Amino acid sequence: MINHMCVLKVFCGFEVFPSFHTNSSQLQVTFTSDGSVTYRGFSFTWTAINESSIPESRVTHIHAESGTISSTKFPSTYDRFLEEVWIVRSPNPDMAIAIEFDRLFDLEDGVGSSCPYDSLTISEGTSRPSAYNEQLQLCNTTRPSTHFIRNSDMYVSFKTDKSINGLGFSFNFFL
Ligand SMILES: [Ca+2]
Repeated sequence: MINHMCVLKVFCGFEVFPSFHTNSSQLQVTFTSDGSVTYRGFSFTWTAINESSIPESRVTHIHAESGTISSTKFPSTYDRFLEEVWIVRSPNPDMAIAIEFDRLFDLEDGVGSSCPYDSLTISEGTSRPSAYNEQLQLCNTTRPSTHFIRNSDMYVSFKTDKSINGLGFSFNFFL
């Protein structure tokens, strides 16, 4: 039994769930079934990662009140196996950040509301989001509506898998 346990996620239904990170080196998994109706079950893989495992060369640090963040090569097809990170630190810590997407938004389709293949994740703060953080995970080809980060810092990551590449994304951010 892990000390100070709190529930990170609860899963049910038929779905492919996106990967997520925890901030701990321990994880307890509990599977519960009731007295009727059984299905084929679940399977997942886990990997221990070093927080600094993303090469610094793929991290772009931005210190500005406004700017544009786009996938590499936008509006041409992005590459496979990308893991790119942008860390935005606003010079004005009292302001929230607004994000406005380009009309062209073209990432591989997800499954239901999940983005298990290619995904753009935007969260508050300057470190990799964990399951605890508020985060916006995006995929598919629908232009996202204007989004607000209730924080002057934001962490943006773009991950792609081995197949099916779209034209990518671009957004402007401003205080
Ligand atoms: Ca893909």
